[in-house]
Amino acid sequence: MVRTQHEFAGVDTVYLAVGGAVLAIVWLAFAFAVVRYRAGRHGVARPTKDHNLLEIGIASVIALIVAGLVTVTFTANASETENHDPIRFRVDVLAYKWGWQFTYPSLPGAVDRTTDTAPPVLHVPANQTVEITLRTQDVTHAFWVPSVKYKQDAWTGATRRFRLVFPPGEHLSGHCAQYCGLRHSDMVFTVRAMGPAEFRAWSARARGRTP
Ligand SMILES: [Cu+2]
Repeated sequence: MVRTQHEFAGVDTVYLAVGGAVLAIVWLAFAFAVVRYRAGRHGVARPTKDHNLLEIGIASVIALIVAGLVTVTFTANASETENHDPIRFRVDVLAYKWGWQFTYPSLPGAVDRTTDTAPPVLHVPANQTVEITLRTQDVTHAFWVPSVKYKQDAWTGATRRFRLVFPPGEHLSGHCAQYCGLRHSDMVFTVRAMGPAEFRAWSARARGRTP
């Protein structure tokens, strides 16, 4: 079962290690230059010389690191986009200025929607593959749930489908991750990922319910 939060945790680790190494090299080189070439130690500055082989070597190492990062990133991305795990639950997500609407094809009439007073709750079964169909009613928005390390744009006229597994939790926070106008920051929601018994009870109550 593909779990995006695990797939992309590996990507985080690789990027952090590379970023940490680059930071250390830059600071050490800076400290070396400050101490070694401080004022008063040498008389007159000498012109620098080309070191073609050394520079080609450095460029090659950087190219190799970039190739590694691209491979790691695209591999994680591919496992998530080519996810063929059987779908246990479906959600239709509609983004609009400035809110969200969640409907559930297997529960006709059940609607969770942004209201004047509260953000909506996206109800899903925990630890099950959920297929999300994402559309926008107006401008570009983006569906983002940081705790599952997943973000997807909703482009005008396009429908996006993807599969996510949500860990059980009271409040997984969700956001619009694409600046979309005045009340962009109000486009928040909560994901409620429920265990089997709770999910059955919610499904029974949810049929025909509107907010
Ligand atoms: Cu938005």
